[in-house]
Amino acid sequence: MKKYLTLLLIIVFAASLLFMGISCGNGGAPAVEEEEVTEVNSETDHEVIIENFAFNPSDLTIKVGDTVTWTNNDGAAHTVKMDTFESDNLSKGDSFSFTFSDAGAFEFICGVHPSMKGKIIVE
Ligand SMILES: [Cu+2]
Repeated sequence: MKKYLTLLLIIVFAASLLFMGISCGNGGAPAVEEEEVTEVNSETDHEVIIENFAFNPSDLTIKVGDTVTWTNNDGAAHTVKMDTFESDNLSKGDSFSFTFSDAGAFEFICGVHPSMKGKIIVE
């Protein structure tokens, strides 16, 4: 009799484990939402905010291989224009990134408002 009870207990236990397994598998527990992690390495990634018709910071010293991201916070559209490239029109909230693979001093302006100026020094 005791043996029978033990066996029954084991069966019930196994059944409940199975049930829990199934309910989890069916998404019973909300999946941990993976946050979209934009890896920003402050050593190699640099931000320039475009605001009030100005680049901030306007002058930046970085290292070869570093990336600069310009983000427009103005209602007006701006671009980032250098000798070798120009970004698309950046509307409010838009960003443009460029990785500098050569050392040097790179002046940039806004193609729409050429009085907006900045300079990236790549060491
Ligand atoms: Cu502009």
